[in-house]
Amino acid sequence: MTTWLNMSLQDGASPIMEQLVFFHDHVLMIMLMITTTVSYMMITLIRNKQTSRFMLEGQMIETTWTIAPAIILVFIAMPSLRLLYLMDEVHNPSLTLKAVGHQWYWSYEYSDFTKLEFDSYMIPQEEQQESTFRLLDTDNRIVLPMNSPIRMIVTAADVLHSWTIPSLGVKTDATPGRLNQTSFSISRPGILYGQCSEICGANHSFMPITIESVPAKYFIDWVSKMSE
Ligand SMILES: [Cu+2]
Repeated sequence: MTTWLNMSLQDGASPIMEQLVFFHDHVLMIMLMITTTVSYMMITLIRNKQTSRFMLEGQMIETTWTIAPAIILVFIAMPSLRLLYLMDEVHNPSLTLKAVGHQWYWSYEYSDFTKLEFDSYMIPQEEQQESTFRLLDTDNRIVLPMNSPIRMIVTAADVLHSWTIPSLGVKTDATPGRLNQTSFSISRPGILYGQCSEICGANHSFMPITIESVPAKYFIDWVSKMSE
């Protein structure tokens, strides 16, 4: 989750998010290179008076500064497309979780089990304890097994919402009458936080998402306890 003075992205809790962070850093390095070169050239132009009666045309430099940006763009586009298709792929999921957005809470259905579904409301400030995170904790957390591919089905019951977990690199629109699909696997145990990311009405800020990532053994225990 985000903590004080966290300026960049959250640490990746899934292999995809890790790759997204690498890609972000890669693009930043290219941007740094370009801004340095361009500002150096601009400052030089301002500080010097450059006139020459021989510098009327320059085929070579013009070709170079047209081709070079195109090549740089390829270096951004290739890893970007790779990630895009990697995120789109659903690799033989071992579990399916369906999230339904409501005004203003999420409800979840574990379609692989019978009658395993619940609503998940934000814990209001009055009911907070020492351990709860304000505006982020819910009364019913999603429990998911770590290290297993999970298919997410996201939809909404009333208006547009967006199911988002930044540390998993997941952000899927919840649209009424439509099922959107993504997948992820969580690489470590812990609690992951997210919020609705589509302006959905008055209490848009108060429908957080909480995932409890646990080892598979504990997940099975939880399922059997829930479906008793
Ligand atoms: Cu919403």
